[in-house]
Amino acid sequence: MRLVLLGPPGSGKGTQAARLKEYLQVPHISTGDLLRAEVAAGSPLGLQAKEIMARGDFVSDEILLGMLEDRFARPDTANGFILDGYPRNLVQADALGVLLDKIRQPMDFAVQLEVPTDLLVERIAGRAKAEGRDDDSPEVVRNRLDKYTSQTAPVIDYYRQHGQLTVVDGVGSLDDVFSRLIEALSPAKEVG
Ligand code: B4P
Repeated sequence: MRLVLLGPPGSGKGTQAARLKEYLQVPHISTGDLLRAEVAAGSPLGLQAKEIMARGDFVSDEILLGMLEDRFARPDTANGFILDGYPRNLVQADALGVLLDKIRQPMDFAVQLEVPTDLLVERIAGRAKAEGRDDDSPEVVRNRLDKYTSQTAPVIDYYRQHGQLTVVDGVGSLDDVFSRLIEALSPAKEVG
């Protein structure tokens, strides 16, 4: 299964992708995790990304595409993938279409996790307390949510217009949301 998970910060993309990975037996590719690994390694790319991420801004489309091409070149993506955090704008959506055509891995599903803004803010505040991530402070979260509205929400419309969008209610316990996801994906899972 080839799946793209969409949704604002705090909608549960990373959380649910970790579970879906076990269920579908395909790798979870999180662009946020890939970038955080570069930052932790202190690579040249990580040094560039660190401040941008700490502000809640988007790292450049060029860097992201290069990182994604490298990741898709690894053999574990042959049977599918769960892509989380990409595309975040229309340029990235077009780039992903071209990349998936090139590697002959057409997307089965773009799934949007829908969660109201007040709950997003509450969840991220919880993570800020638990994990102390640089980009979870209230001002930065506001910027990330603004970026989502101005740049990522159009990607949702893009997939809707292409008849590829499935919307899943992201409110509820982790198990509730996971069950809804499985249900939404089950026809595609049966056909492979
Ligand atoms: P990400 O790592 O993608 O961060 P995120 O949007 O917050 O999502 P995440 O998946 O981590 O959180 P989740 O909702 O699961 O991106 C970080 C930064 O990297 C970006 O700001 C940007 O700078 C950069 N970046 C990444 N991709 C990029 C791209 N394509 N282009 C440019 N820049 C890019 O979880 C949030 C919290 O909610 C957790 O604490 C979780 O436990 C909780 N939660 C989840 N589900 C819940 C539920 N059902 N009930 C209660 N709590 C729940």
